[in-house]
Amino acid sequence: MFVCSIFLRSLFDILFLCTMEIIHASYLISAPSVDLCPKPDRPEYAFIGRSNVGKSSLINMLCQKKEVAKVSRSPGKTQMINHFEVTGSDRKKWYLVDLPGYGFAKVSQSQRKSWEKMIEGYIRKRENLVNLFVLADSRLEPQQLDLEFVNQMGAWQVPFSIVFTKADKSTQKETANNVNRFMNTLKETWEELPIYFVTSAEKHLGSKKILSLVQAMNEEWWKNKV
Ligand SMILES: Nc1nc2c(ncn2[C@@H]2O[C@H](COP(=O)(O)OP(=O)(O)OP(=O)(O)O)[C@@H](O)[C@H]2O)c(=O)[nH]1
Ligand SMILES: [Mg+2]
Repeated sequence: MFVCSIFLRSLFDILFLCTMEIIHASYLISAPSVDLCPKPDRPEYAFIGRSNVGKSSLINMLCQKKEVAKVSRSPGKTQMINHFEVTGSDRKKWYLVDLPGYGFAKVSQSQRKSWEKMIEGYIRKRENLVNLFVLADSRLEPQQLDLEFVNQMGAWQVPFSIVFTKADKSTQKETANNVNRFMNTLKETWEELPIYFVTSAEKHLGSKKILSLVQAMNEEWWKNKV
């Protein structure tokens, strides 16, 4: 059975006291492996999920910019570890990372293997990675690939939270139903459930809560750094 980090839980309790916004965000670099990522001198947050789930759109929503991260017309295009430099309204700098999507049907076995190697290397070795946001499409019933990925994070003991995307595309009831089914399925493998967010890049929903978590975690990171 996996447990969600206590640190994350206690942060969640103070979450809604924070009000950080992103005042600057710009693309920095795309790296093919963790060794070529920028110096790990500030806290970092990465976004991952199935291809086309809405990672880039979510990043643009958080940054309040239309084109920070490229929203793809052809899924499966982002194949690198994409770093963005971000400054919050609290003047703290951090990195935001757009990771290539998994589960894209049209990739070869060898492409899939190289994706797995790159992602595992990044997630397990990136020392300043504070939290991974795992995205799942709120319109769909729990997807095996997403559940497996989340359980893999448990096995690797990586701090993460779940972000349900595209909530504008269904009724609140349908969204809640899918979210509850997803979380209930996780109860089979998790003693304490991970934190989750319901979002819509279209309707600008969920951004404040995610940024509040980032702000609280940033403060913890800098405290522990000294
Ligand atoms: N209605 C709606 N559409 C969305 C939302 N988020 C993303 N989309 C659409 O879904 C498609 C994929 O969005 P992306 O943000 O490019 O998805 P991605 O996960 O970055 O895709 P890859 O980089 O290819 O893995 C685009 O057509 C977006 O406009 C949302 O919250 N609501
Ligand atoms: Mg993308």
